[in-house]
Amino acid sequence: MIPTITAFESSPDRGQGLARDMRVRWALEEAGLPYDVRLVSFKAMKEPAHRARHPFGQIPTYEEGELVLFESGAIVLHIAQHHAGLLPDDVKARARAIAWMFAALNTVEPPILELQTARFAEGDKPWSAERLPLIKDRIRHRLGELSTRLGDADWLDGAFSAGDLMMVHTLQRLKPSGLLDDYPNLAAYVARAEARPAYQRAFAAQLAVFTGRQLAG
Ligand code: GTB
Repeated sequence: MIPTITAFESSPDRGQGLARDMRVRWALEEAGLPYDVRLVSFKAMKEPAHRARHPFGQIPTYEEGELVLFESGAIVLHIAQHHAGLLPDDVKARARAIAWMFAALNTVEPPILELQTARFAEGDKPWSAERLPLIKDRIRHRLGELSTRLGDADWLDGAFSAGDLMMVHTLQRLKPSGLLDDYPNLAAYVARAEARPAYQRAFAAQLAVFTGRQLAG
């Protein structure tokens, strides 16, 4: 059964692959699975038909027969648990890879999201200029810890896993800030992941949505 995912009809990142459907596309490509995409507008995301799939009116979602999932982490974990290529077979190594997925979402991503909010939603507030350096310090703290753990390894725990997929997609959001450049091993880690054929296919597919719209427009 070919799953259907949802993605932005018109992504605010203009095809840079930063929206979270990219994680799901990438996981599906790593697993070698075909998928369909339903593009949704910002208006449609808040309507009952989409809210039935996603209680918070967001993308991505994942439909596979009667199974409907939301939350990119849950979707990637579902794909990884049912198909080879994203989680090790060894039970302990598998648990560690899943821990890295949670670390990406619960420990590394929150300050990165705070930076986005501070810049784009709170940039005009009088306290914004004071808050930004604090958030950047929190991000640097996490990046330093992650950089130390990664060291000169290619991936976080042995072979590439869904943990690396989630971590890399989380770190990519920092690129415009330049913060990643202070950690050469993390920048190389992201570049290594981006060179994977599955990543390239996923990136091209989401970019085609943007360029397709441009051509049509
Ligand atoms: N925790 C959820 C998950 O991991 O799936 C978060 C889902 C989420 O934030 N979805 C966003 C969304 O639907 C798109 S990915 N937003 C619309 C809304 O809430 O109304 C977040 C995102 C958006 C834009 C960029 N960008 O332009 O660079 C990057 C990431």
